[in-house]
Amino acid sequence: MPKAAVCTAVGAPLEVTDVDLASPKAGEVRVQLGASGVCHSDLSVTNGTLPIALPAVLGHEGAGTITELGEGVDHLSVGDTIVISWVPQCGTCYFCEHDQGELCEAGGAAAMSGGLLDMTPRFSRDGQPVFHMAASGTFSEETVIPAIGAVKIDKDVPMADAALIGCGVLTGFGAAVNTASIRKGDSVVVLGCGGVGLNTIQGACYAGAEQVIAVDMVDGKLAHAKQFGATDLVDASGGDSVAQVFELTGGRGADVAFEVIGLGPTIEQAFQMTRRGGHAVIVGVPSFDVTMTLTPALDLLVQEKQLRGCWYGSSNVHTDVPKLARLYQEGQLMLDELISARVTLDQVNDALSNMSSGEIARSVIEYS
Ligand code: PAD
Ligand code: ZN
Repeated sequence: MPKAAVCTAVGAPLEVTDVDLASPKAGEVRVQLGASGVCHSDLSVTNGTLPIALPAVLGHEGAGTITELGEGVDHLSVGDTIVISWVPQCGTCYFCEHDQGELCEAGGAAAMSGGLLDMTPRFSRDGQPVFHMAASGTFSEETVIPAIGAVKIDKDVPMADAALIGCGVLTGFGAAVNTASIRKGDSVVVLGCGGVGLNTIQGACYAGAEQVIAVDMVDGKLAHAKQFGATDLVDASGGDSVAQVFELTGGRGADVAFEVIGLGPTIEQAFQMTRRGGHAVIVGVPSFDVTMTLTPALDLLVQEKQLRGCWYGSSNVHTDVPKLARLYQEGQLMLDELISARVTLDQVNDALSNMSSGEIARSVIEYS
C-alpha cells in the first residue's frame, strides 16, 4: 500500500495517506518512484486554475524504477530506470506520425481523464477511485502508468535530476529548441524564471540565441536566470517591462518571446515584446477564464507576428528524454542547479507553498 499525496478538493491541503494500487493491466507498468519534482501545474490543481478529476494523486514530474510489467509489455524490463511522460505517446496515431507526439490522441485523452489509457485509475481508497494527475501520480511511493508513458534512461542519471526532465526541463528546453524557431544570434525574452522558464533560458542558449532577456519580479529568480545563461535581467516589479525589452533590443522587440507564467497580462506583454515578423510562444498555463485580446487584426498581418502555444515542449518524449539525459551527462544541461530543496513526501504542502518564494527553482520529493 503506497503512501501518496491526494488532492481531495480545491483549496484543501494535500492529504498524505496510504492508497491502494491495483496491479498493472495489459500495456501498463508498475513504478517505484525515486523522485518527483513539484511543478507549478500541481499548485494550479490545488487552487483550481487547472481543473482535474478529484480526488487525485498529484505529481507528474517523476522518475523511478520499473517493478512489474503488465501483459504484452516487451520493450521494458523490471529494474529499468525510467522517466514518466505525462503525455504518454503511442507512436502510431495521426499526431505521433506527424511528429507532434505531445498531442498524442491516446495519451492526451488519458491524461485529461484522470485515468490511464482505458480512462480508469489504478489508485483507490476505501474501494472508491482515486485519479491520477496526467496519467502519472508521482506524489506517491509507487504508481502504475501506461508503458508508452515510461521512457528508459541510463541508470547513472540520479533520480532527482531524471525526475525534472519529465516536465520542467522537457517543457522549458523544448519550448526553445522544438516549438520556437530560434536562429543563431537571435534575441529572446523569457517572462517567468521558475522551474520551466529557467529551462527555456538554457534551451534558448543551446539553440544559439545571443541575447537572452529574463523577466521576473523576484530578485532570487533573476539571479537564477543569470546562472542559466540570461544576458539581461528585467525586474518586472520595477516599471514597464515591455519598454525595457524594447530598449534592450534597439527599439525593435525580441525575435522570440516566451510567456512562462500563465497570466493574461503577461501573455499580452510577451506578444507586445515580440518584434515585427517575430514569434511569441505561450508556455504558462492560464486559468480557463483568461481570454486574449492582443492586437487589431490588421496589425497581425502588417506586422507578420506569430503566436504559438507550446504543450509539453512540443516534445517526442521517446527521443527527447534520452537526449536530455545524455546532454546532462555530457555537462551540456544544468539539472542539479535547478534543485533548490530536497524534501520528503510529508513536506509536499510546504513545497507547494514555497514555490512562489524567490529561492525556489524546484523542490524535489525524494523517496527512499
Ligand atoms: P514557477 O512558479 O516556478 O515560476 C513562475 C515564475 O513566474 C516565478 O519565478 C514568478 O516569480 C514569475 N512571475 C509571476 N508573476 C509574474 C509577473 N507578473 N511578471 C513576471 N514574472 C512573474 O512555475 P513553473 O516554472 O513550474 O511553471 C510556469 C508555468 O508553466 C505554469 O503556468 C505551469 O503551469 C506552466 C507549465 N506548462 C507546461 C506546458 O506544457 N505548457 C508544462 C509545465 C508547466
Ligand atoms: Zn509540470
